[in-house]
Amino acid sequence: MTQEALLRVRSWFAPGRLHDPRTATVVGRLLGTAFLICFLTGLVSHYLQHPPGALADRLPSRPAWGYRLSQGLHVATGIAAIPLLLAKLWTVYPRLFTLPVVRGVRHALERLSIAVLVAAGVFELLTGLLNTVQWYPWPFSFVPVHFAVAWLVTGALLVHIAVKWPEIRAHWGRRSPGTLELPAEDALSRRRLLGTVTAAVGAVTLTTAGQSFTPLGRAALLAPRSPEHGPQGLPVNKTAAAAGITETALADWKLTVEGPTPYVLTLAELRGMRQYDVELPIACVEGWSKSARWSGVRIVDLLERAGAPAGSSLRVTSVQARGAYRVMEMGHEYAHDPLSLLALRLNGEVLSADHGHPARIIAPNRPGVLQTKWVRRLEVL
Ligand SMILES: Nc1nc2c(c(=O)[nH]1)N[C@H]1C(S)=C(S)[C@@H](COP(=O)(O)O)O[C@H]1N2
Ligand SMILES: [Mo]
Repeated sequence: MTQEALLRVRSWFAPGRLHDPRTATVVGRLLGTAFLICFLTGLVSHYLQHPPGALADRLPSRPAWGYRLSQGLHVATGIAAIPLLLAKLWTVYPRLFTLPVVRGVRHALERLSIAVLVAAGVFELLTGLLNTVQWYPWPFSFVPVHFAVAWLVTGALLVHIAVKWPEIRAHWGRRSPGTLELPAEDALSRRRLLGTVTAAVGAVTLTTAGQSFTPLGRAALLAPRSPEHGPQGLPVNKTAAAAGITETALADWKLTVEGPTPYVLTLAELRGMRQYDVELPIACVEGWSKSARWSGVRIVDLLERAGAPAGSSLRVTSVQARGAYRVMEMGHEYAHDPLSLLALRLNGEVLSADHGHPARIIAPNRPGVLQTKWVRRLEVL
């Protein structure tokens, strides 16, 4: 290696040169905020999908757009956190290799929390990103593992912030006591680094946010699902073919309603009941969402006809024979919300096979996975 190259490599490891605490603090604030938003919106998503017993009947069905906003933020901040994490790692990496490896108990704990934070943080962003493209190149089940590791990240982040608090405070503001004047050249490169990070965050956000923020739909070049595409103006996650729904399976379709006074309805009879129109989004956990106009029969009307007692909830079963989303439960607030429909039509047309023909659930403030398609049975609980 030439003398010049050697000097250059050494200069990367020198203090200053963007590996200073002020740059680490500036990038860290943004990354910490992104992780916090991801964690909170992740909790919302988790508890809406898997409410612990007592909570199931109390989950609010309003605002109708609540889950759309929360999950849109979850995925957008997760994607924005990727360039932020890269910048943060680049800023601090010389410190990850300092010697001696441990200098005492406090130092050992600090390094351990950083190791957990980096490993778990990378894991969450990577698995989350691959989930948005439905690619699962791992042997474990995504949801429980992504959820458990989120607690690790958050715990390690809190420890990290607590340990670094004096440094964070000292470098928080431009004029904070610890913030050294950088040499002009370094100050310029810091501005360049922060400019590059801002541009990277802006670029990944602009090219993906359109998957849930419809006005940016046409810019969603990197989004796995474009809200612009799909039959009847709405993307499809699981097609009828992929779910094993055949025409013969639907040949003599009827809706069975179990309750104190059970009954069975044909499609013609359902169409003969009073129909309602609602404007509601499908908001997929993977990050895409889109609003549509649905028409069909109110769930409350079907429940009342079955003699459902006040306070009852509902179990919904699909024609689909296998798969995690073939059976779904609907808490009291959802089942009794006048916006919750057994939908028969979408954007003015009869539901297409891929959108759940003959009948599907559409309800406000709910993860897309719970908007069951190809419904065949409702049970009052
Ligand atoms: N029976 C059944 N219903 C289902 C699914 C499924 O796999 N099976 N997928 C769900 C998911 S993940 C989403 S996001 C929505 C998508 O609805 P769409 O295809 O009509 O847009 O349907 C939901 N309903
Ligand atoms: Mo979904």
